[in-house]
Amino acid sequence: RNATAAARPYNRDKETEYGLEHARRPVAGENAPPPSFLATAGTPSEDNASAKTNGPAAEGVNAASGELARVRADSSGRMLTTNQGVQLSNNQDSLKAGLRGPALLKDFILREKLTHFDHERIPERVVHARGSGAHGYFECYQALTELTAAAPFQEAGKITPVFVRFSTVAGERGSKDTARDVRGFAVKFYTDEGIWDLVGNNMPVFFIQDAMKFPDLVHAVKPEPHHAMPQAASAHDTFWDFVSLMPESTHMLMWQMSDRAIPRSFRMMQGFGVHTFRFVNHAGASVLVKFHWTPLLGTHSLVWDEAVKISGADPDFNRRDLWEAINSGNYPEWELGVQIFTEEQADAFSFDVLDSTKLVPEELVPITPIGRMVLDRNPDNFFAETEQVAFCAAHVVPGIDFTNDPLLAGRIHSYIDTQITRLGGPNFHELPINAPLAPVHNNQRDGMHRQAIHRGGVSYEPNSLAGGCPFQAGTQGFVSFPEPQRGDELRGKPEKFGEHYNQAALFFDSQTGPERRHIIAAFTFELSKVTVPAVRERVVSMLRNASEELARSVADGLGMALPDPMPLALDRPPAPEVRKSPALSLTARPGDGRIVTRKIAVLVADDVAGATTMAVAEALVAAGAVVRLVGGRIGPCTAEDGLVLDADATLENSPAPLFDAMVIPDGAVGMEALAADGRALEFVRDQFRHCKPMLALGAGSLLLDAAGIPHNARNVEGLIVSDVADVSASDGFIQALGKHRHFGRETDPPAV
Ligand code: HDE
Repeated sequence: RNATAAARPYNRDKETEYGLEHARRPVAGENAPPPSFLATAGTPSEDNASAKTNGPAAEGVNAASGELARVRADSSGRMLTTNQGVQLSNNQDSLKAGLRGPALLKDFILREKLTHFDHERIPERVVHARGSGAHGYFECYQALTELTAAAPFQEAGKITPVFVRFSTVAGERGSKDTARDVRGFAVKFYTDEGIWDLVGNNMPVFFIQDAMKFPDLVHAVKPEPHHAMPQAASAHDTFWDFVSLMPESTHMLMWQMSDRAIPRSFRMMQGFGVHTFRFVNHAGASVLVKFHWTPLLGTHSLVWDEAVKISGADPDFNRRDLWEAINSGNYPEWELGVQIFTEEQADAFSFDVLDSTKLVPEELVPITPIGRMVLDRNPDNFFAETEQVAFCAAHVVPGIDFTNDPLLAGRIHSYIDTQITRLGGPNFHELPINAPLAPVHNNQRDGMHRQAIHRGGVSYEPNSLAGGCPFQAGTQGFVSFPEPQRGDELRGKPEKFGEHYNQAALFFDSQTGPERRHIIAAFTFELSKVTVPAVRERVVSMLRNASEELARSVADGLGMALPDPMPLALDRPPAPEVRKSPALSLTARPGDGRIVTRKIAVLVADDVAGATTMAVAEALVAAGAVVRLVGGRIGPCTAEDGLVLDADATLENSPAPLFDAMVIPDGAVGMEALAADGRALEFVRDQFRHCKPMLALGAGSLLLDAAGIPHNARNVEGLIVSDVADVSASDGFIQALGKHRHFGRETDPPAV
């Protein structure tokens, strides 16, 4: 075929410019499809034991993988064609009547190309538009057959493929990653009994109790409709107006104003199913369940000033982090845990488990780990996978069922409904990323973009003409849990839904000092952007019911008098069982102290110390960190000992907020040059202000002096100033880095 194409007169006028000889040829194998995940070394499978279960996955119980291979398109070594497979001779020029003449209507090649381009965009998600996805697998620790019939939990070591999408909520598709916002944490399990979507968030509660209020909530937080501002931000009038009139949102506001709303990485945040769900076992018995994902790396967040600066320096900060970690083989991992309780236990709680503004404190019901999820493959194509994936809160499999949570009820409707607009019809389940691995057989037919070619003349049931097929599975299939119902039809809420503040207080009071300070600062910042004083007052009056300390500090920060507390909905609110829950602090899950994938800047310039700088850099790399040499410009610097240090980032293209920590090398002459560069001073100040570990070797302390950073006391937390400018200094630095941030040196306002 190649020979024939080359011989063809593809463009007589521009032969030398565009001839095949001169075109860029794809390198063979450049786009080779990645191996199927079961074949990946280290992934537990039937022939490969997992450290978590001390054995190989059980034979024959693992959902198949690699199904996407059949639709992967790879153009390596291929000719350009139209969508009809006709090869193109010229992809540069439209067909014209004479070189200066009009383009011709019959140029079907140009028309097809433009038409397709004109329709490339699809509507973005109405919420959670901005997101990043990855493939991976779930591994079950032990059989949970007594609790649930759900396929992923039937055998120790059983593997179920997953696709996960993390997202922000309010911003549009191209908005920044580091907005102060809830993060979506949606997991699609391709189980061998169909798709199960656990569509959760990185916070365990929600703003509202009833689906009826969801469109109002979203309209309030999205950019205001008259001028479409602000983008990806809740700090504006309409959001705070709405929530100040919805005291049930107080608990969620605590979470949203906490550091959880600015995670350092998707890999370092928890996930929650939020609603109370049911596990149902093979005998039909049910228990109530709450789902928790806990990251192996621990929970870590940004600080606000840093998040604001990152949104300029790298709006794709979280997306890039996820991509790079997976690409480098540092597969992120979460443990799945469950809180299991009975209806009788739930009835005795001071709160209603059907109320999504409430969590079940771990002191009441502990979390039991049941498996782990590893994300080990980046998507091949963002649009085909991450954009077209359709999660749905209604996608459950036998063994999992709903409760009467009125928020969940709305979700069971909304997710399928929204895909019909977003993905253009009712057959979105046939898109490769959405298609179950379990076979699909029913009598649903036709509709836009149908892929399946259904055979035979029968598309109804019961039938005799097709031998009754496809037939009902009976009790093998999904049997809804027969929850008894009683009551009049009415619009309203149960009594315990009227208590709005106990858990808001629980959350605030369970935070460490720095976390509480950050919450106060976040409320103060957001409300300072609210232009209507009455709205600010209403919010603070609401906060008084949760925490006097919080309300008073926010009022102070806004220069306003402390308003009266908002009247309570219940005369005699139930007393909470738990008033402190250390598990609610981000510090409760610090990770294992390793520094794998942490990003570290090593400042370089001409005449800094060469050998010691590189020795420290190499020690950090050996500990798993990602080190970049950051200079005034990219390219080589000559160190004082003649060593060439090749800067691969600049103070301008990679400013301080993009790094977890920094190293300032030894070398007095080099330091003088850096101290004269305002960008280097700003770099050092930002690292200090954001409470990140810093290591200054020998004369490196000169740069600290120039930046006005106090260090003589030698006890500034997380700031290591080492007279001995050698690699031994890296040990203390690695330890400091394992702790992530050093809020002991944080002051309000910032000293630097
Ligand atoms: Fe969603 N939500 N939601 N939501 N949600 C959507 O579905 C909705 C809620 C969540 O990465 C939409 O496909 C209603 C709670 C995530 O693709 C939409 C209600 C929780 C994602 C929708 C809620 C979530 C969505 C928009 C209240 C945490 C992104 C596009 C009744 C448990 C999934 C889409 C992804 C997306 C509706 C409340 C999580 C419109 C009506 C509570 C993670 O269908």
